[in-house]
Amino acid sequence: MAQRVELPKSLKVERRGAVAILTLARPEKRNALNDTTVLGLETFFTTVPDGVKAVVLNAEGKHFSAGLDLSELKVLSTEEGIAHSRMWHGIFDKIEFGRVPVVTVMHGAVVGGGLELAAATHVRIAERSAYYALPEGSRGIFVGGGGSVRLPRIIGVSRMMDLMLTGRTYGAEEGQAFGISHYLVGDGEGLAQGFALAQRIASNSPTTNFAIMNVLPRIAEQDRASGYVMESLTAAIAQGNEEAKKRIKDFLEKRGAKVERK
Ligand code: 1HE
Repeated sequence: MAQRVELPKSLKVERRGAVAILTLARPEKRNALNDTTVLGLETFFTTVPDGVKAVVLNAEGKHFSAGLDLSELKVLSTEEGIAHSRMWHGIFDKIEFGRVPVVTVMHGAVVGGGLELAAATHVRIAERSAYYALPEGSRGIFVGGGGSVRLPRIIGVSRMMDLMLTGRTYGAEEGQAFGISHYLVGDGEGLAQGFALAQRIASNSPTTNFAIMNVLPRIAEQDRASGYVMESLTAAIAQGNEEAKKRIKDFLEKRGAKVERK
C-alpha cells in the first residue's frame, strides 16, 4: 500500500527502497514539537506502507529538536495539559510498539520532548554536536511525553533527577557512555550510518523485528517465570515461520552470511 496521506509541512518523507527517511523540518523553530507535528508523526507511523521495513528519523537545521513547542503550552489549562500529555503518550507508544523499527539520528540540541521522542525509537545515533537536556525543571513544568517512563530505563532515575534538577546538559560522549545513543559518529555522518543500519534492520525477518520491538521490552518488565514462558512462545512462533526455515537452510548450505567482526 502506498502512503498517500497528507503530512504537515514540518515533516518530510523520502522513500529509499525498504527504508523511509522521516525528517523533522521546522528548523526555524528548532524543530519544536507543536501539535501539528506530533499528530503528523501519528499519521506517518499509523500509515507506513507495507514495503517500508525500517524508518530513519532525523532533523533539519542545527538542532534535532527543542522539545515541546512552548508557545502552545502557555495557553493550556490543567485539564487540557493532561489531555495533551496523554496524546503524546498514545502517539509515542505507536512509534515504540509499532510495526517498523526506527533509527534516530540526533545532532545539536536534543532536549525535553525531543529527547522523549528519540527515547521512543529503537536505535539512536548521535553526531558529535548532539547534546541532551531536560529543561522542564527550569520551565516550571514536567516531562509529559513518556520521558519519566522511558528515560529512567535508559539512563537511570538518578541521572534523570540530576538532569531535571540542575538543568545540566550531557554532551554526545556522555550520552554515548550512558546509553542515550548506541552509535557516536562525526558531524554530518549520521544519516549515512542511519540508512545503513535501517537497511540492515529491514533485511531481518518481519516476525523477528516484531518480537524485538513488541515482545522483548514486555518480557523485560515481567517476572522471570512469565518472561521465560513468553520467550518460549515467541521463539517457537518465530522458528515455525517459513522465513526462518529458509534463512537457517541458507546458512547450513553456505549461502547465509557468517557472523564476522569487521
Ligand atoms: C521555540 C522553542 C520551543 C526554540 N518552543 N519555540 N524546550 C526548551 O526549553 C528549549 C528551548 N529552546 C532553546 O533552548 C533554544 O531555542 C535552542 C538551544 C534549542 C536553540 O537555540 P538557538 O539560538 O539556535 O535558537 P533560538 O533563537 O533560541 O530559537 C529560534 C526560534 O525558535 C525562536 O523563535 P523566533 O520566532 O524568535 O525566531 C524561538 O522562540 C523558537 N523556539 N525552541 C517554541 N521549545 C511533552 S512535555 C515536553 C516538555 C518539554 O519539551 S520542555 C522543553 C522545552
